[in-house]
Amino acid sequence: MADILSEISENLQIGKAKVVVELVGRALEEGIPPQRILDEGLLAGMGIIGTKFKAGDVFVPEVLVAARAMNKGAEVLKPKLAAEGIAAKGKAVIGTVKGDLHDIGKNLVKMMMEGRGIEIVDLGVDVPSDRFLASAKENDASIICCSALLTTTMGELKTVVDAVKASDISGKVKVMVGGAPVTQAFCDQIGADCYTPDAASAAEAAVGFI
Ligand code: B1M
Repeated sequence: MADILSEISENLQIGKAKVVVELVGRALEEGIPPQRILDEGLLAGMGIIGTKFKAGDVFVPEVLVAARAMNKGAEVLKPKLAAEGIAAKGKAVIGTVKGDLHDIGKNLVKMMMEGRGIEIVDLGVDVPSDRFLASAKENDASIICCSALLTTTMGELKTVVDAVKASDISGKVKVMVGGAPVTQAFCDQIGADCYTPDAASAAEAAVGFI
């Protein structure tokens, strides 16, 4: 079992998206729990790439192909990752904040929330606060989910919170925040409604709100 998970991690690191997709499928057939495939295969590989990126051992192009393989592999897991429990009915808009192009965590949050029955409007990456707001109004969403991966874009989370507070949907829409540099203390400081450290707990919290 450990072998196939290592193979997934290794192929992800060299950006072999097709092989990653095949291996994830095979791992599922072998009965490996999807959460384990995600954590010990895909996210483990992405973690190694992150460490190498920081050390200057790999560069943006390598990270990009690894990220593509990560997203493709996660797509295969999507139907299996649906958490157990009662499906919620409700709508959320999701995006990565302005100036930020990281989408893997955001995609995982989306996947987990869809697995819990929440309808998601995905605004993609580099999303300015007014688009979050306009989309929430247009779609009558009850949650705005914002992801930020850079210390330089974390401030955009506050811009979204402030924009919602100053709008006519204040009090009707919850703002959820997350991403590697975000903390509960930061969430409290900017007045967001909820911070969760991972995608599964984000889905759980969203169900609670809805
Ligand atoms: Co970038 N990058 N990157 N990068 N990148 C980081 C974030 C970095 C920590 C790497 C490093 O130096 N160690 C660093 C940030 C440092 C800092 O801010 N202090 C960094 C940098 C510097 C940069 C550039 C500036 C590099 C450059 O160009 N010189 C540049 C910025 C581009 C931009 O956004 N404007 C850049 C570019 C890129 C790529 C495009 C090459 C690529 C992104 C591709 C893509 O996403 N499609 C990339 C990647 C992949 C990374 C690393 C390696 C991996 C990030 C990731 O996907 N992790 C990252 C290093 C690292 O994190 N170790 C790094 C896996 C993902 C599942 O985790 O997104 O944290 P994460 O999501 C988690 C939780 O945070 C949570 O759920 C997920 C787990 O279940 N979560 C939420 C996320 N969103 C949530 C929302 C919620 C709740 C939970 O509620 C709404």
